Amino acid sequence: MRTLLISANTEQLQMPVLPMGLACVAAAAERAGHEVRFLNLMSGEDFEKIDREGAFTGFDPQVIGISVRNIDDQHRNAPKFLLEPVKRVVDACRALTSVPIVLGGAGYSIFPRSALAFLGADMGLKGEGEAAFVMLLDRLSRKEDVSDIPNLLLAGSRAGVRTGGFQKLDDLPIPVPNGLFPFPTRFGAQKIRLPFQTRRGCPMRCSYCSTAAIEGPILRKRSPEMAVDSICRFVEAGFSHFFFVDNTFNFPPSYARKLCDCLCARKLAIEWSCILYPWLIDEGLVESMARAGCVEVSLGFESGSEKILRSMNKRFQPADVRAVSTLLHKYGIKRMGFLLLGGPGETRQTVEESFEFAASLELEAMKVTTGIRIYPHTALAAAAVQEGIISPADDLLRPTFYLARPLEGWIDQTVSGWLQGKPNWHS
Ligand code: B12
Repeated sequence: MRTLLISANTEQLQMPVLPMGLACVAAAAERAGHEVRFLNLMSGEDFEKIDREGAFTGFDPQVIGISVRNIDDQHRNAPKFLLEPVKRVVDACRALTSVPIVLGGAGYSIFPRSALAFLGADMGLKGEGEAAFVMLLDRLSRKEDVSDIPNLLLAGSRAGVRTGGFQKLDDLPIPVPNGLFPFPTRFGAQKIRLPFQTRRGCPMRCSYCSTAAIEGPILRKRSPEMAVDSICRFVEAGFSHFFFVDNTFNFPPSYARKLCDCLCARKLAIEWSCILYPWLIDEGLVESMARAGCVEVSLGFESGSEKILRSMNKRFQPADVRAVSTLLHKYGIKRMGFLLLGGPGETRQTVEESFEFAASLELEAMKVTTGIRIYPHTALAAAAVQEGIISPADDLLRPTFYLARPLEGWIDQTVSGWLQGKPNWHS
């Protein structure tokens, strides 16, 4: 089928991100024999320009897939709702054609029903898109019923979504540079950090996290050799900066080690960042990471209080964070720490404890977030219902935050005071 895929994300918060997820879907659809065109709205061009580029009149799509990455910026004091511009994209497509419009992507997957209703598309596919989207295209091309496709939700349907369909990652194609989506190496003057995924799924069940809704709770891995072959192709195409977008780069540690060894074996001149869960990290792994090109990690320890870490269902303790942080420093890897303050059980005392703990680590950068974005089907959402902060019927699409009552009217001022004179700390 002639398939137009649109990445609707135009946000440049933190960094302009490349639509690797949609590129994965595009690669799978192309491998299945469909004719695919790719539009990345991050390039900043008006959506109206699309037609001038011939995506509609010149191509005449039979189906449109739209990737919805961000719902909001998770900012409690002045939240930015990021679905309005996506709605304009859906509406503009509607005005040009009556072919089915299908939603997917990380943001969509957390809120399948409410995002579909808000955006007014025809259907949505929750979770990883490769196999399910190809199945959908095949059914649509044969004009067959689509309602039993796993993870598919049809607009207006009250039926439950049939879940399932997680694939072996090595069976799914990895996009290539200069393929359907011509991955740019720069965004203006900025070097792009190519998002690269080697694993999907997270079994950790942190009390507030939405990842299981997007990738499922079971960790699946690509073969490290295959992953590194693909990284080599991107290096040949001019990329030198990578971001491993795996939820926890260090799980399982044996895999992380193998991946680093494979990268080292290829002697690539690359620099990369990743996200670490500060647990089960030994010196051998940190040394391998540094040798393989790791220059910076996101260390989401979220709290320095044992009590709060337990209530977030974290497996690590402050002492583990300190040990990892020391190792990273020893091997010259920059550490960006994260505090997530204000969850259930948080008090002024636990906040102070976290500040002091984080300061004592002397990290290269710290980000302090106050109030936690509530996602559906999480332990945090259950706590918020129990405390009467939200109603069980609240779909949570519009950003809603949990802030422990003892912090109200105190936390914002306290954080700004704490940030004074700390140029590498941000809120
Ligand atoms: C890594 C990451 C980052 C990195 C990105 C680095 C980089 N160079 O890309 C950094 C740290 C920079 C970052 C920043 C932000 N992030 Co972030 N990020 C992630 C994370 C962990 C992985 C995203 C990723 O790359 N996945 C890998 C790709 C391959 O998968 P994918 O895009 O999901 O695509 C698959 C499916 O979704 C589906 N699919 C995708 N598109 C389509 C389309 C169709 C039609 C179909 C059928 C299927 C489909 O198929 C794909 C392949 O299987 C996710 C959480 C998660 N586990 O998803 C959060 C996540 C996406 N981020 C989130 C947010 C909020 C942000 C920020 C706004 C935070 C902030 N305030 O700064 C910024 C925005 C950045 C931007 N400019 O857009 C939220 C979005 C939800 C929300 N509330 O809006 C998430 C879900 C985390 C969360 N809190 O739950 N992020």
